[in-house]
Amino acid sequence: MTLVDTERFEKTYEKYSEIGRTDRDGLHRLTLSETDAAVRDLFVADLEDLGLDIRIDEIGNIFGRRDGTKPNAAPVLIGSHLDSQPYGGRYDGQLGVLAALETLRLFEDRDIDTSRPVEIVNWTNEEGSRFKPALMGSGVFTDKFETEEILSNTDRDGISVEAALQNIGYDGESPAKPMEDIHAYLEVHIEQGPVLEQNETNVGIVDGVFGMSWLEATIYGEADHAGPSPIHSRNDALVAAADAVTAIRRLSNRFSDDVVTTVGEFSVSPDSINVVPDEVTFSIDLRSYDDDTVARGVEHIEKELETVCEREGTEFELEELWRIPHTEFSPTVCDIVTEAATESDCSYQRIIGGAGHDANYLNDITDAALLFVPSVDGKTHNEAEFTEWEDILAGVDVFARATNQLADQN
Ligand code: HGY
Ligand code: MN
Ligand code: MN
Repeated sequence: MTLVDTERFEKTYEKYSEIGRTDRDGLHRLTLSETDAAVRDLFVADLEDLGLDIRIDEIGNIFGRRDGTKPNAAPVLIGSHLDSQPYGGRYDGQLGVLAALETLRLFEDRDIDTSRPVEIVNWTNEEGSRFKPALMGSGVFTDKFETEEILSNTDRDGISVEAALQNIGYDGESPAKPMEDIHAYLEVHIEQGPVLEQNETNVGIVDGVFGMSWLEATIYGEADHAGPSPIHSRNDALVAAADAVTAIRRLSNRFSDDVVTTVGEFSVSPDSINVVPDEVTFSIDLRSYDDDTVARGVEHIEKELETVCEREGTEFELEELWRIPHTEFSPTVCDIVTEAATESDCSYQRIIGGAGHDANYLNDITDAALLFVPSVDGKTHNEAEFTEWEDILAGVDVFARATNQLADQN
């Protein structure tokens, strides 16, 4: 029998999904935008309704604390992120925050008094789309990024994180740092891959997630007239970039079969129909569960850029924007999630994930674990992202039971 108030959870889910909803039922809710501000306001109001002690830190992370019978005990932290990709789905991140909210609500309904405090969190800018890097709020909180540096990061319009936080009124007072030890961190998230659905499993208990490198390559050529300039004397930055993108895509043939490479951003200058491009900048996202493979992949990408630029007579610069090693989550917390899954009478399996999550960074400062629910067709970062309601409710129930167990640990 589920602990979840399924009607309330469904209503809450619809209410949150209205904020930034796209006409194809996805979410357009970029971090620190007006829609992010609106969903943050709703979240804070819901935390106030629960009588939680609310804290907003200088990076805009929002915390709500429910006291335990041992108020000074190290808390259990639960949550995820409310920001989305430009045209993302309604489950990526939002599911984890609303599962944590429902957990605290059902604790209230059922007079569940945990010995440890339980803190809910919405992390700022998990996606890394508007501002880089990803996992920004949890990264500052766990000392991976320096606060001042992050606050000065700007988006494509030159707006800084600091100005965007001030603009929506979430430039909090408290330092974006733990105020105490944290007993454990737990997050539930959609799998964003095809495995659970293929295995017809409700819940994935995540052993670990891929490491990754984010790079930015800029190729410099010579602007020239599209007509009179002879083809073989051109230094066409776009032709070199196109060759590089194809070579980067083929990286997975050279390295371990879990390597994935993506070129998601691409800009051409002067971007005029009858001018040979003289400057092209593009992003590279390289991932693997093996950190050494990521390191060798970065070196190999540099070599590929050298080759294509030699051929085309262009120059290049390659900058690494972000590197995060793979994560292996806490076996003890994974065991507690397994126990909760058994109690909850759902199907479950261990799994490795390919996406980054705030849990990656929390895992460096406390015992962290992550649980997945299936993604239909593995689709995500796409408005068609979907998870069956039955799987969502199974995941939230397991999440709530595991949170309760963690919060009652000595
Ligand atoms: O990039 C990721 O894996 C996550 O969506 N931020
Ligand atoms: Mn996410
Ligand atoms: Mn995402």
